[in-house]
This record gives sequence, C-alpha cells and structure tokens, in this order.
Amino acid sequence: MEVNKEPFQGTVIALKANYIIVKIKYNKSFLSKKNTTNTSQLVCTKRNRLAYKGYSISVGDIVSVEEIDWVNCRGVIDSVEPRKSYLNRPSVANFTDLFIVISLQEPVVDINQLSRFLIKAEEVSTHVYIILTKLDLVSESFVEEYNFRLTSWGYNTFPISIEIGDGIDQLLYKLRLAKLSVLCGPSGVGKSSLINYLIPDKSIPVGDLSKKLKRGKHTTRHVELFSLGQQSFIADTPGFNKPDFDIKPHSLGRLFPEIRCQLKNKKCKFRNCLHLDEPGCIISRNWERYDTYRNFVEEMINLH
Ligand SMILES: Nc1nc2c(ncn2[C@@H]2O[C@H](COP(=O)(O)OP(=O)(O)OP(=O)(O)O)[C@@H](O)[C@H]2O)c(=O)[nH]1
Ligand SMILES: [Mg+2]
Ligand SMILES: [Zn+2]
Repeated sequence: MEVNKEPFQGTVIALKANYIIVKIKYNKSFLSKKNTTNTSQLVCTKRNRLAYKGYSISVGDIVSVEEIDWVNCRGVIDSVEPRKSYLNRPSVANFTDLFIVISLQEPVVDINQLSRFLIKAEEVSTHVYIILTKLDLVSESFVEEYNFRLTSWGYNTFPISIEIGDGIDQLLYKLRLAKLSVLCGPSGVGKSSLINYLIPDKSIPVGDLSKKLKRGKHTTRHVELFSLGQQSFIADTPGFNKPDFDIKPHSLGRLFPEIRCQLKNKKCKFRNCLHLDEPGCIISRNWERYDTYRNFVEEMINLH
C-alpha cells in the first residue's frame, strides 16, 4: 500500500455521516500521482485536534489532506483554510456566486419568499443572480413580464427550461466563469434537475411535486458540489420555503439594489436613516418592493 506523506489541497464536496468527501485539486502534484489512481475523490476523516478546536467542516471548505492512500482513495484532513465566504443555511463555504432559483409555475412564484432569499444572499455575496425555471409551463409574455420586473429590482435573470432546453447556454456560460456557484431556493423548483441536465452522467434524485399543495417534497437532503469542467463547481442544496434572517434594521437598506442605486450620488439627512418617514430622506417610495422593504424593517425592529 502506498501512503502519501505530503499534503494535497482539495475541496470538500460532501459530508457523510462519519466521513468527508474531498476532491483533490488538479495540479502538478496530483498529476504526478495519476498513474497510481484514477480518481481525484477521497474519503477522508479529520484530525482529532480539528474537532477539539471546534472546527465544523462545511461543504466548499478548502482542506489539506495527508496520509493519502491512493489505492483505497482515503486520506486524513489535517487543516482547513480560512473561509472567503460563508452561507449558513444551506451551509456552504467559499462560494463565489449565488443563484436564487425559483420556478415560474409549479410551484408558482412567491414574490415575498423570493425577496427573503435575495436578502439572505445579499447579506453574504455581491454576486447574486436569479434563475427562473420551467418557462415551458407559462406563456412567453409571462416570462417577459417577470424578467422585466426582476431586472427593474436590479437583478440579472436567467429564464430557463430543461424540458425544451431554453436559456441553458447563457446560464452555463455564466456558471463556467464562476469558481463555486450555489443554487438555492424553494423545494421543487428544479435545482437538482438542472444539475442533472448540465452534467448528464450525474443522476441526482429529483422529486415530483405534492399533488395537493403543488409544492416540492424536499427531495435533496444535503449540500453537495459537482464539477462543471475543471475550474468550476456547482452546489445543489436542499430547498426550503421560508428563509429567515436576523439583520439590524439599519443594515437592510444596503441589501436592496433599488436603495443602493438611489444612494450612489445622494445622501439622506440622517446617517442612520431607515428610509421610512424620516425628514430629509431622499429614497423614493415609487418602486415595486418599497412595501416589502418596509415590512422587513418592521419585522427586524420587532425582532431586536
Ligand atoms: N416542466 C418542467 N418541469 C421541470 C423543469 N425542471 C424541473 N422540473 C420538474 O420539477 C420537479 C422538481 O424537481 P427537483 O429537481 O427535484 O427540484 P429541487 O429544486 O431540486 O427540489 P428539492 O430537492 O426538494 O429542493 C421534478 O418533477 C422535475 O421534473 C422544467 O424546466 N420544466
Ligand atoms: Mg433537489
Ligand atoms: Zn432615507
């Protein structure tokens, strides 16, 4: 048995009950091992001292793996790199882009729910996009209406259908530019189906909608990364229907592109303006999500 002493870097792609699946980085050191192994995926445990330090390893973490047994594809995680980004629910580290996935039909778009997902995403990333799925189930004008609405909020959207293959090329182009894209959104919108479509040799379980409620059945249970070419990962995540957040009321404004845009060249009179009814507030009330913003501020005031 050849056990490798030198460390190799890799990315955690999944967490199982007692072990951690790591994909080793494709670099010179790895290529030198190519004749010993035909996989870059290792089943790992972690050093006890990582557990003592309270390190909880997350999918997306960059780790150093030692004592690699290339024949049996095993290794031991020795250290974890500091995270460049982190989303707590679903738990993913080091993502570069967040894609909120919602379906135009089955389940129907819930605008308030979408805004909640966006707020959570805006809190941790400056690269937030919206994927609108199942466009084959609605009329062209319906797709245009939604596209127009969400663009006016300040978001780039990707309307797609895996049934008829529409919009996939543009989305794939974008995904390949990102190091780690996360798909998050409600259950049943087609996150896992999209990954199956993009990576044909994968067959991630997908679920029908519940007949009565026309909602997803929470088919995906764990976060998992999949490789899109050699440079990019895409994360499938479990859908959930009510994203919760706990944000200081004064911080909410910067999480709405509509407010950020208005504050680019002008300032409100008071630095801590909540843009509700304060004197000297320069934020217009004439945009679609102003009431959503107001409701979120009130929700956060009640929470604190
Ligand atoms: N008509 C149509 N149905 C789709 C499309 N994409 C996905 N679906 C269907 O949507 C249902 C739910 O798909 P999943 O991929 O399991 O949804 P998910 O977002 O992964 O759901 P969770 O894992 O529960 O979070 C399945 O029945 C898919 O066949 C699409 O583009 N058009
Ligand atoms: Mg799924
Ligand atoms: Zn203001």
